[in-house]
Amino acid sequence: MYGLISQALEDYVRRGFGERAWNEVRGRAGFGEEDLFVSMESYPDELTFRLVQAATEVLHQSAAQVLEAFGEHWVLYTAQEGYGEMLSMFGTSLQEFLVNLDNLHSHVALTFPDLRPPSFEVERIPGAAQSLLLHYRSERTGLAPMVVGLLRGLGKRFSQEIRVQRLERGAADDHDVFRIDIIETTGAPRG
Ligand code: 1MF
Repeated sequence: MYGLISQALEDYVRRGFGERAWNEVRGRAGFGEEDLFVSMESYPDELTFRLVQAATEVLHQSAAQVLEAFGEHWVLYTAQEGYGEMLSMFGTSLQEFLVNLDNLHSHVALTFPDLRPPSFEVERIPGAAQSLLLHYRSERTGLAPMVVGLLRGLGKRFSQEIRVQRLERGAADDHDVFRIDIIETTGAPRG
């Protein structure tokens, strides 16, 4: 994954838990103080997962907890780190943004060809205008909890109160599905 992901994880741990917690995570993951991730460079996924694993140990949280909180942080972080304008181009509401998310990844991949983006498909639920099903397909396994956090982060970004459920996965299912209920929209959407 691009180094931007590891930088966002570092930012999440530092801001939420302090410099010492981050140093502990970095050390446990086997990185020295001189090792740094370059945002525009692509690294083996294994390095990123090592950081997540170390964070679970240092923060005494499950992988699902770390990934969910990190997913929420990612939305804030990328908006602050120079991608706010790009994010704004792809929607001013949660629904619109999710419909456009594959386009956003295609856009990023034009410049960063090593991107291995997941794919998101929005399915409307007949008779439930404020609800939708989100189909998530990825080359990577285990990141569904991060998607829950990403959705919560988007809810905050667009000032939409949402409920997110990851649906039970049947034996025949090859991907994860999330049900999103939009409870209310407060204030003016950002963008
Ligand atoms: O393969 C990758 O390196 C990769 C990196 C980030 C693939 C996807 C993503 C983004 N994605 C992370 C979870 C991946 C889960 C999975 O693989 O199953 C989050 C997608 C997302 C979902 C909901 C809301 C917002 C989301 O992301 C918005 C986004 C997506 C990509 C970027 C920024 C915001 C991005 C921008 C530049 C990149 C890489 C990703 O590369 C850089 C970085 C710095 C300088 C130059 C290029």
